[in-house]
Amino acid sequence: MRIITFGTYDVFHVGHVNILERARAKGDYLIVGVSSDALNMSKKGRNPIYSQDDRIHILKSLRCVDEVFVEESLELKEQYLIDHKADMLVMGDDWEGKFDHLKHICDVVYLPRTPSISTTETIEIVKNLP
Ligand code: C2G
Repeated sequence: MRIITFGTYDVFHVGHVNILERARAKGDYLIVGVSSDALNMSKKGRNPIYSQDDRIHILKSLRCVDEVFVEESLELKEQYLIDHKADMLVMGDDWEGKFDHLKHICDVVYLPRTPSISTTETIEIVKNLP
């Protein structure tokens, strides 16, 4: 069973590990599409703190991740699922319902987010340190 998931994974944290481990446990091969710096800029209006190359490097070093590729455009999701022969798309439930239109290609599953941690919140906490 080939599982695919997408994200930026900026300022990598335990919520990221949790979803990647749970995604991997749904099958036996996990493919991760990492948002390019350009896609992140268009999605969030700012550059990630960690560069695309560093984010890829971190993801590739994880035991639960088998393959990493760069997600260049949100519109290409259908093509990415087909190209990578995905059996299941796993996303955090902040994306609940957003990928249901891809259910004709593979299973689409949303997993609960890890509470109380996010990249944005971490950046804010660090910024506001005395
Ligand atoms: N996540 C989580 N718990 C958190 C924070 C994040 O489970 N506390 C999950 C998100 O739900 C997502 C993954 O970790 O499935 C990556 O999160 P982000 O890097 O914030 O991904 P995002 O920028 O939302 O990009 O095409 C979809 C996008 O590329 C997803």
